[in-house]
Formats: sequence, structure tokens, C-alpha cells
Amino acid sequence: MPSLDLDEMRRQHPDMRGDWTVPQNWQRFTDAEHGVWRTLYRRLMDVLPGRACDEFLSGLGKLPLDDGIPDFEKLSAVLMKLTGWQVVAVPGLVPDDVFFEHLANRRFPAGNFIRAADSLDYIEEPDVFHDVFGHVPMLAHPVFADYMEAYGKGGLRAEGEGTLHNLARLYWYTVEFGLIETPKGLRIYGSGIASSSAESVYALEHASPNRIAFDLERVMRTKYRIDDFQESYFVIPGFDALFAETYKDFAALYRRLATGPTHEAGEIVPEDRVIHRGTRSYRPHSHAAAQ
Ligand code: HBI
Ligand code: FE
Repeated sequence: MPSLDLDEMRRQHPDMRGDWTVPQNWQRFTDAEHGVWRTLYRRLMDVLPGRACDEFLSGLGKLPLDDGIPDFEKLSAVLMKLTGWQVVAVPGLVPDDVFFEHLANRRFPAGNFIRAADSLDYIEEPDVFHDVFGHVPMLAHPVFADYMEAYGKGGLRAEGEGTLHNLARLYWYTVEFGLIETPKGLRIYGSGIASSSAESVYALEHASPNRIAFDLERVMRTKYRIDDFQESYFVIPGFDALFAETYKDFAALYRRLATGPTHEAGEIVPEDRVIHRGTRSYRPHSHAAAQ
């Protein structure tokens, strides 16, 4: 991960504020950069109908995301009316406490850059397409919007308690890579899937990954990969259920988690309700480390 040293960031971004936000300077984006957004947008629109959940697609339809990199002021004005959230620009990854402080105040920090045209499928750090196209549609959904604020508040508490690694896994397997069971079948709501055309198909249709019913403690004990498609996806029954299960004091849960097993990313354990047992025929890059 690039350095998150505040002084160094200040040198590189002289206009950065104390909360790590920067002016978006929307007019500075070139036609080529807007073109990258439009290309990615078109590719996702080819795969997401019938794969993303209705809540994601409905959010997408309400937001001005279909004409190049959005102007955050205009986007935030629409989002603010829907759920009271805003989108703010940051140079890239920000420290955990800064990230949580923004979420706790219903501000979603989005990277102020877009991937290069010759590497549409690969980014080292979340860019504006992942952050906005992937995350903001679900922020237009009232229950999910509250879940994200609660996560920010929980993050600030977990930092003080030394349990952030557990909470970060919950974020990973829900906000970033969550699937949901619907009457029409499994659907995507996780932003890391929904902003990738290849992973959108893989997560739902490929035989390789496990698809396992969501269980809070199980997820918090499970490592994850940051370098490749996931080996397991966890499936929630609905957003109200997710919120109900996670909107409580985690103190007792964190005490349980301090002992007992940690699971590997691709593992299946006896307690799992397995929806699909992965063939694991697709092997994630073996050189890479899991978190
Ligand atoms: N910063 N900009 C940005 N975006 C993130 O998604 C992000 C971050 N900092 C920390 C972080 N995520 C995660 O480490 C936490 O969710 C645990
Ligand atoms: Fe993300």
C-alpha cells in the first residue's frame, strides 16, 4: 500500500484538508479520462441487469453516473436528497480512522483519479470508478445507507479495542463482495463485484468459488484475498436482516473472536450452510498473500 504519511501526502497534494479531502476539480478531467469511465460503464451495463440486485440497479438509475466521471457536487446534491449521504474526493486510500470518521458522518470518500485506459481491469488502489459506480448506488438505499454509517461508527470503536481486523472482514464480505438471496435467485450487491464485469460473472456463475450463507461470527473469522477474485462469497437473506444482525454491540462477539479458529479464504467449515460448494478450479495467483 502506498504511504499514508500525512506530511508526504501534504507535499503531493498541497490543497489537501485536515480530513484528507481535496477539491475534486472536476473540470480538470480530460475527454480520455471521461472515456475510460464511459467504457467501464457500458461494460458493466452489459452484465449487471439480471445479476446486480434490484436495490443496486434502482440506485444506479436515480444517480447521474451515465455520462463520464460525475461532478461530485451534482452527485451529492441528488444523493443528499435520497439518503443524506455525500461523496467527497480524496487522493486515494486514507487511514482507517479518517475513513471511518467520514462514513460515520455520511460522507463517502472517493479516489480523485481514474485507472489508465490500457489497464481497465487492474487497479492497485480503488479509483473513482470503483468508489463511485461500485459503492454509491447502494448508498441510495435507506437501509444500506444506515448500515454504512453504523460501520463507520463501529470502526471508530473497533480501532480503540484492537478488533479492526475482524470488522474489516465484515466490510469485505458484505460491502465489497456481498451476494444476496432474492426470489429471482442470487444477486450482487458488493461494490468490488459490481464494479468489475469479469468478477460479476465469476461471482454468480462460475463453478469455482464457494457461496455460503452469511453468518456474522463465521465471516469475522475469515481471511480474505485482496489480489484476485474471491474464493468464497457470503450470501445474505436481505438488507434488513444484515442490518439487524450487525446493528448491535459487538463487545461479547469480539471477546469470543479473541480465541478459536481463523478460517482461510477458500475454506468450508462444518457449520456452514453451503449454497454452492466451489470446485476451486480457478486458482487465484499463488504468489499473492491473503489478508
Ligand atoms: N480509504 N479511500 C479509502 N477507501 C477505502 O475503502 C478505505 C480507505 N481506508 C481504509 C479502508 N478502506 C479499510 O481499511 C477499512 O474498511 C478497514
Ligand atoms: Fe471499495
